[in-house]
Amino acid sequence: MSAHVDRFARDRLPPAAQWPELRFDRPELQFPAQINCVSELLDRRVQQGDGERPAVIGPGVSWSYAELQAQANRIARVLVDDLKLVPGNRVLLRGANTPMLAACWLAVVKAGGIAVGSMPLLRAKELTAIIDKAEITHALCDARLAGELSLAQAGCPGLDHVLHFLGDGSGLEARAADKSPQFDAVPTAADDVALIAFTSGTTGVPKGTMHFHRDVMAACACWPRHVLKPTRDDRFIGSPPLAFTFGLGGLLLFPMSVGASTVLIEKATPDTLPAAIAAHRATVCFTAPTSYRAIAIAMKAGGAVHDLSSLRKCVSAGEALPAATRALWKDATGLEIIDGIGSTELLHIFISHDEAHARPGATGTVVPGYVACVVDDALRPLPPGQVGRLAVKGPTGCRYLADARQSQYVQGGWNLTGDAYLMDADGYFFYQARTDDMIISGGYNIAGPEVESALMTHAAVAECAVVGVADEERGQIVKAYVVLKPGVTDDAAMVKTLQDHVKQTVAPYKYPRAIEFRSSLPRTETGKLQRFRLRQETTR
Ligand code: 3UK
Repeated sequence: MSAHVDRFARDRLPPAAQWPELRFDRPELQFPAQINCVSELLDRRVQQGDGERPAVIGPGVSWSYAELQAQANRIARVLVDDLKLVPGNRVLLRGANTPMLAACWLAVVKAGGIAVGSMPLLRAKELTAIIDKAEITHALCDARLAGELSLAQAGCPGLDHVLHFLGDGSGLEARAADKSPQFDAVPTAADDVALIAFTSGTTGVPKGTMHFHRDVMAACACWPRHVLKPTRDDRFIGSPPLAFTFGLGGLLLFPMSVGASTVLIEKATPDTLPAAIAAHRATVCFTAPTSYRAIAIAMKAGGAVHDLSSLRKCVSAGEALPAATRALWKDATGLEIIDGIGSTELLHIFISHDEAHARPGATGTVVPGYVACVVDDALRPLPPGQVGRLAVKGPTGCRYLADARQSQYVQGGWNLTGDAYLMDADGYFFYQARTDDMIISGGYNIAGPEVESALMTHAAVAECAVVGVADEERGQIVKAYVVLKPGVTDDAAMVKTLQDHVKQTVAPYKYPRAIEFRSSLPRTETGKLQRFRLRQETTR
């Protein structure tokens, strides 16, 4: 049944005993044995008469579904006819979020290839690790990011074919222009791998997560359908890179799954995103909690004012959403943020809430199609109100590419995300910390993010990070790294003010005994706080 001539990915799936249990117990999760997710998301749109509707918008570009299909088909022809791609080959995709990058993703997957995204900021060393691990043979690369890839290429003998796009016009676009706009999707099996998404988490050696054509359809059938509920008239926009599955789903797959349009912008920072939302009259926004916070703070400070009145739905993921950030955003825009926890391993969001069911401090309830519980170290479910490890099952799940860490993420059929959570009696899940970020001080368990949330309710705080640092007397003490808002004085009086503020907001024993002021905090490519870096600094 598999259409993969190159069996690399299939041969490197984890052994059956280490797979998570997969559940397809809803009508929308019944998939045929043969399915190509790009025929479903793209070709079907055009067949159903949506060909003239806008699909992808970018700098100087606006493609209808029919134009996007023609472009993807031409690129698929270049891959197959010129670059000798066979189904199952891995293709590295490298670029800022642009319509061309989106067309390349669709072309690779339609041709039965396996799309391997890479974050634009990766250096040659990190690219080499991914290319080696996934034995990548082909690359389609934004010409503006060619430098690091060509450095990597020297150490990657298997990478035979590299084509550039968005350069001087002699690369991929020129070749594609000569090709026929017709290309029949390769009839892949539902369980042929469509993409490998790499994640380094917040530490360590990158892991490749393998997702099937069926998984892409399952992700579209769960969270967007039941929680986001977009319409074909929505216009999506946001910051996460397409190489991050948060961005791939939110800014490409989900809009396509309902025939909506998506605005791809290259540098969506808190400084540029509001103007782009206003210019494109975007209705659905995806970004990280820190970005919502920074935009809301800037709006309150009365800087350049952008008209965000087109926005209908704002989605936050990647990190816990502090209650203070939810309140700031609501105050600035009138909109209730939709929080959701997802992971690269599970492809997208599995616990979330819609606008009507937001509860400050809670991530939400389990998304239809998934089951989730909080378990102890022996994987026994804990009663509501107790803190334990988050365990999840559903139609998607973790399958690392040849990686011993499979047996850490998947245990007893459950995906263990590495997060400490509490579930209340109503089934709402409350994020506590990464399991390795829990601070134990004087015998108390303290979740760093809870102290961060408390600090963020103080008007002087722009950003903060809380970690445990070694202490002779207490084992660990709580230490806060704080970025103050412009114009606030970082003196001992401010330390005392913030400490008192925390003591009045949460149980006093949780207050940060040490506070250090910084101008910025260490973050990953995807905007996650790297608490481990701060911990390393203090133990050096
Ligand atoms: C953390 C959250 C609290 C959590 C992701 C949406 O973040 C994504 O994937 P990653 O593999 O990281 C997964 C880990 O990030 N996290 C994410 N969202 C939340 N913590 N509240 C949240 N709302 O530690 C999780 O285990 O980078 C998010 C969709 C797709 C994704 N890949």
